[in-house]
Amino acid sequence: MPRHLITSALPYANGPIHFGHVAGAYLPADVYARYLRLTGEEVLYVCGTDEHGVAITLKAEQEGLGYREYVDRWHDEIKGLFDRFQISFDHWSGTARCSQHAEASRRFFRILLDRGYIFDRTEDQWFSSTLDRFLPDRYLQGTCPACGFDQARGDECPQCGSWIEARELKNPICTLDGSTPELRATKHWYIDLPKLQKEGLQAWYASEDSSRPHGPWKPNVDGYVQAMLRDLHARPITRDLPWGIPVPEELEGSEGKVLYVWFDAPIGYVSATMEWAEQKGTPEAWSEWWQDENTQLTHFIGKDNIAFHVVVFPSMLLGLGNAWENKRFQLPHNVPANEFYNLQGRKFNTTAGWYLDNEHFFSQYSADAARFYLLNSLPETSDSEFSWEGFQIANNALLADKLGNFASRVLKFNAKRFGSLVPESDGSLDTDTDLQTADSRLAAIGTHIAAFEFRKAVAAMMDGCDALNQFFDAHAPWKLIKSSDQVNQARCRAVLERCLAYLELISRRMSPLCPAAADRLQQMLGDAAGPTTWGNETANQPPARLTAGTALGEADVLFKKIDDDTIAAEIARLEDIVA
Ligand code: B3M
Ligand code: ZN
Repeated sequence: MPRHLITSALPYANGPIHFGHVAGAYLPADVYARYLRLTGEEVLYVCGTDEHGVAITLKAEQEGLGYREYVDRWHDEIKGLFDRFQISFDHWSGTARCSQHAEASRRFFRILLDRGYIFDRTEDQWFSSTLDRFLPDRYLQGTCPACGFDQARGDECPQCGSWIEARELKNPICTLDGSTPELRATKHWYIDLPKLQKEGLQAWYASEDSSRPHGPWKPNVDGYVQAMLRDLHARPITRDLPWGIPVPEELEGSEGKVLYVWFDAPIGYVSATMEWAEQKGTPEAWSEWWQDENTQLTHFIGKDNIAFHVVVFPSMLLGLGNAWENKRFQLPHNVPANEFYNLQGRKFNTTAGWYLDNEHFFSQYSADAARFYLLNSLPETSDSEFSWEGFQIANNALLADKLGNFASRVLKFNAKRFGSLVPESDGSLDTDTDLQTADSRLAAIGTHIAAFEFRKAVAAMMDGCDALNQFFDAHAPWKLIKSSDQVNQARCRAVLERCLAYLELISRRMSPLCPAAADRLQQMLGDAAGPTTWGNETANQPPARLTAGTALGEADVLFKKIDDDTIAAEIARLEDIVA
């Protein structure tokens, strides 16, 4: 049985995250992790904040805060939203707070350098004599060498879109203090991606290396990576910044230089695992997760991070060879990247206020409803969005009317007629065709989750509920119970026993999707609730007969409906922002 190492992109500790992020890289990972845990597989799900980089450095300086103080604030804030969504990380860390991170990053660097996959080059770079430092591209503004636009940035031109080599910028000024920088020679280190491509990456990616299997790439991932692999370049992996992981000090010219944030960030997955292992009291255990062929590594990310997770980080891991304690690292087994998730027709924009306020949202609506709707509208193959109307429909017409209603009618009927005890069944309905449909649809939930098809998993759950509601309606137990015929009485008991058994199955199958509601449903099932495991009911295997006389719990509302006025008010709140 493989071990599953699951990661979600490390969010930058420089601003709030929103529902779009959650839909892209966190909720799918959480569902996947919860599902695998239920099936009894070994799972380690790690994440943390990405705490270095120019953007963070710049923002902390702008706000007059120390770098650490600045990232600490966002580290906690970001975790708050994940908690609301019940994202079940096994370990939550951060690249500036994890005590193993800096050393692990430098060890990656040193090994890649020793093995000839990192080289240095001395080139001219803009230097500010007023600030006494080299200026990263983002701190520069000037005239675009391609189109002449005079407000181009040091890395790209917003007018013509061309990618700019900073030293070719005309009439540059430093955005920090408006001064004019000068060109000075300085050394930087580069990762030789073309060499790594030739020496393993290409073969691995194209499944030509049988010692490193991976799953099928999603089409959106494959399209992007194929294009990138046709024209791969060496990339600089050091920067002149006061905040970050210092370049190994034994290297000449390392002074004042730190590792590029995208070099150290993915190593954050490794160092977070090291920290997790150490906190558990088994510091060596991290290696079983990263350096064991039994591990299946899955990175959940948004589409803007594909290059780094499918090309750059695997190249780094490959490039280590077995120089790290004589063991080689596992490469990702899959990277099910999602497209973008918008809000009510526009991109989420927390600065402009175009997002959902977490406090408000979770004071009104449940995490289960939010999870369910996000999963039902996930940007799996193309961009998609959160709309309040869609949220209302998903909550009312799907969750409440199909699932909640089935639970409520079964439990209430059973309470009234059979005193909240499981009735004795004669098994006469065990092969009913509606139930067979439910078997196959409820089994499909797992198949779809395992294939990263979360929308289909949600649809399968709803189809299962449809079939069960249809079964209940077709047999009309409220009529059977009134009949004086013993056959009908027995039939009524058989209907209810099956409905309760399927409710129990649903409570387990919905658990990765809507964990809190699943727990509540289990409480309502009282002693009839089995252990929360995925179970072995397959497409053609119905749930086992419940023991007659087992005491059920109290029926309660699983999902509250949301009325039209509430939704109208939510839309008005958003519209006020753009007005
Ligand atoms: N922090 C970018 C992002 O938040 C970056 C991901 C790092 S994953 C190693 O989208
Ligand atoms: Zn231009």
